[in-house]
Amino acid sequence: MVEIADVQAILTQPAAVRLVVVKVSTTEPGLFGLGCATFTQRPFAVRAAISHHLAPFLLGRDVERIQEIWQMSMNHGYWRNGPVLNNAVSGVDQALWDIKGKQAGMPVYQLLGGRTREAAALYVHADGRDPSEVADRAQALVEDGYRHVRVQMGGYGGSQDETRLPPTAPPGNYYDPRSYGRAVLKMIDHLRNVVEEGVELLHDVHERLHPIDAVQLAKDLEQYRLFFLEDPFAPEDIGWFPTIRRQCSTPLAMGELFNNPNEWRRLITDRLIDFVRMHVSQIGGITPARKVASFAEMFGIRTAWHGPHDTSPVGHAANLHLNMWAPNFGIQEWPQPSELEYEMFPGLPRAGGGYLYPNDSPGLGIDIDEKLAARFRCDERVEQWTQTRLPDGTPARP
Ligand code: GCO
Ligand code: MG
Repeated sequence: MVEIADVQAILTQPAAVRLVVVKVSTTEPGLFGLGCATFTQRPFAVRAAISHHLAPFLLGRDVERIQEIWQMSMNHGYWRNGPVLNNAVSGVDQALWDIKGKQAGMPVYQLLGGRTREAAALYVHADGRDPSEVADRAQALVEDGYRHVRVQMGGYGGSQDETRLPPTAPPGNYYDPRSYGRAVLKMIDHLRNVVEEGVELLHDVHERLHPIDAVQLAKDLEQYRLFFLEDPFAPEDIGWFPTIRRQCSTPLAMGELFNNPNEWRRLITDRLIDFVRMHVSQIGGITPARKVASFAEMFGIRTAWHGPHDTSPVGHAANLHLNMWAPNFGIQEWPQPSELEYEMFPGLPRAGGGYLYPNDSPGLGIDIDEKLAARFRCDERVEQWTQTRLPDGTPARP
């Protein structure tokens, strides 16, 4: 029996974003696995959960028992289904799938059921200060071969310029939902008229609208046939989905903020969304993600796993293995990693012509240069962008 011999959290920050990767070493010399546990706003809490609570509990366990270890790891703290522990469990879970693939001499997607496609279609991000700048960025991505582009104007919630604040407004990341809603409509109208028809446009509301305004925006955007409109509501407002669904056919994507089945179950069974967008490490790794994919498939819903800069390259590799297998793969978000990330994570898949290709090495097919990773320590910043406020200073969901 090959046992877990060590569980280490590796924190690194090769670009602006803090990443957490878990390395599970085994009693078989040279056999180890990697998993993504990236919760970029709380990396040190994830590391503590791993080193103080998961590692002591896991040492000596049989690496082949992925499902049993996942189940026990989720229950072991009694209170469960939160972002910190879920990410910690994901790091171990993905590493165990990596190990199983290495033992079998197969890529993880083979263990899931084999290829269903040659490559995973990608979407990438275009942003700008005004509609023409967004369009220029989008066109440049189209020239690079991408056929799916997420368009934002001033990040999430629109630019802050015209937000009028009271003189005593405290520091924060201000946005005005109503002016954002008006501006995004104009931006999409411009993009649809400028970008060639075959290019799919996506937009992320990022929970920045009052629910009824999100309903109105989805209706107003129906004429532009978006590929999907993401996070029209906050997880706390998922009760609004029947309202939006009854009124328009704009495809909807939701899930990056979800932690547990109670959040996504009804959205799937009642066909209230079109794409599941979970952050795979946020729900606990490959073990739950493949179940969500199969569950969603039964209701005609596709996958679009969360994949921004704060998914580690190991997490992107795990996403790709799920994408190569899942019959109901929809699209994959792709942050266009830096050359430093390719150097730090040998085997990180490469994109070409708007697609991401697996390298077919056993396991997840990715490694980490730990010496290089150690040179890029995670900073201890106090996150600014999530200190969002409405114009009158009211704290708002980021
Ligand atoms: C996306 C997401 C991200 C999140 C980020 C939070 O669709 O890619 O909305 O950009 O804002 O992952 O840390
Ligand atoms: Mg999003």
